[in-house]
Amino acid sequence: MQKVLLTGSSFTAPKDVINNEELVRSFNTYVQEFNRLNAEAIVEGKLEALKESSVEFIEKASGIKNRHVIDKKSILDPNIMQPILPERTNDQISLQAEMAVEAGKLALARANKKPEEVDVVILSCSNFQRAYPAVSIEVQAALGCKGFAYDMNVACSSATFGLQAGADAVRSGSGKVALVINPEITSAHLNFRDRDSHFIFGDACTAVVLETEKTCQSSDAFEILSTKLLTQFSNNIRNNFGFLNRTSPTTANSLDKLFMQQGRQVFKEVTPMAAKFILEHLSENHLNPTDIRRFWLHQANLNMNQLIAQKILGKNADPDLAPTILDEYANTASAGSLIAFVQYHQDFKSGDIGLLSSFGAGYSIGSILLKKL
Ligand code: CO8
Repeated sequence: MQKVLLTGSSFTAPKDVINNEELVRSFNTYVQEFNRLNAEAIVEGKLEALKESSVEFIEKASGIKNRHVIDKKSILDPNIMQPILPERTNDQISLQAEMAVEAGKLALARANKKPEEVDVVILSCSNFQRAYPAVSIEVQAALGCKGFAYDMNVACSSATFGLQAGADAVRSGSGKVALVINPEITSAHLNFRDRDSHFIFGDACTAVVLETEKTCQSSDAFEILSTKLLTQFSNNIRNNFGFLNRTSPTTANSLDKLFMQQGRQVFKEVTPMAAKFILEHLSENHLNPTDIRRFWLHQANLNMNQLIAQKILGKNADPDLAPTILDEYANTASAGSLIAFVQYHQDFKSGDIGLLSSFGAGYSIGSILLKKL
C-alpha cells in the first residue's frame, strides 16, 4: 500500500478578537434591557427574567478566554448581536472561499507545492455558505488547482473525516495531491443571545496537503499511519437550518435554525466515547498511550480534554502532551485539533508519533495517527 504523507499544514484566523469581558458586557447589557422592557410581564409571572452571564463561569466551565471573529463590532452591539457580513455579487469571490484560499495557499507553500500540482480539493466544515456550486470548486478555480473538488460536512469532525477522504483518494490513485481545507465561520450560526452557548465559538480556517513519497518535497512531513472514524446519531448538538426552512414559513426563523446543544449531556456522553475510541485505535495499531508523543485533541472544552487525556493515560496530561488552543481561539468546530497540530508539532523528531482527534455533532469521532518522517 502507498504511504500517504501530510506534507504541509496551516491555519488562519480573523484579526478581530473578543475577550470574555467584552462578550459578557454586551450580553448583560442585552439582558438588563430585555428585563427592563418586560418588567411588568416578569412581575406578573408571564415571562421569565433573563439571567446574566459571567466571565468566571465561562473560564471555569470551558477554559475559553478569547475568540477570533470576522465581525467583532456587530456581535458586541447589544442591538445586533450577530456578525453582519454583506452579501457579495456572484462575480466576487465568496467570503468562505476567500478564507479557504488564504489557508490553502499557506499550506501549499509549506508543502513546497504549486497549486497546479493539486488534483483533489476537499472543503470540509460545519457550515457552507451556499448549496451550489460547491464552494470547493470556487476555491479550486481561485487557486488554479486541477482535477476535482467537493464539499463535505461532518460538523466538528469535518477535518478528520476530510483527512481520511483525502488520504483515501491519494492512496487509491484517484488523485496525486489532495488539499483539504476547513473554513469555519461559526459566528454566523451562533446565538449570541443564548447564555448557555454565547461564549463557545470562534472563526478560523485550517488546511493540509496530502500526497505520497513520490511527489513529496517537504522537510516537515508526517506519514498518516492510520485513520479511524465513527458516527452515532444524536440530537444533542443540532442545527435545523436548511433549504426546506422556507417551505415552513411559521418556523423558518426559529432559534433551532442556529446552533443548539445539551452541553452537559454532550460532555457526559462524548467524553467516555472519545476516550474508548482513541484507546481502541491505539490498540489496533499495537500502540500504547505512552508511545504517543502528543495528543492534538478537539478543542471544545478544556475540562473535557483533561478528562479524556486522564482516561487514556491514567494520569493528568500536561500541556506538552495535550496542548490547548481554545483559550485563544475558542471552539473553532473542525479546525480546533488541526490548529493545535499546526502550532505544536515543530519539536517532533523522526519516528515520533502523534494522535489527532475530533469529536462533536453527529455524534462523530475521528482519530488520525501521524508519524514524523
Ligand atoms: N454564565 C453564568 N452561568 C451560566 C452560564 C453563563 N454564561 N451558562 C450557564 N450557566 C449556569 C447554568 O444556568 C447552570 O446553573 P444551575 O446549576 O443553577 O442550573 C450552571 O451554570 C451550569 O450549567 P451547565 O450544566 O450548562 O454548565 P456546564 O458545566 O455543563 O458547561 C458547557 C457548559 C461549557 C457548554 C459544557 O457543557 C460543554 O462544553 N459541553 C461539551 C460541549 C461540546 O463539546 N459540544 C460540541 C459542540 S461543537 C460541534 O460539534 C460542532 C457543531 C457545529 C458548529 C457550528 C457553529 C455554531
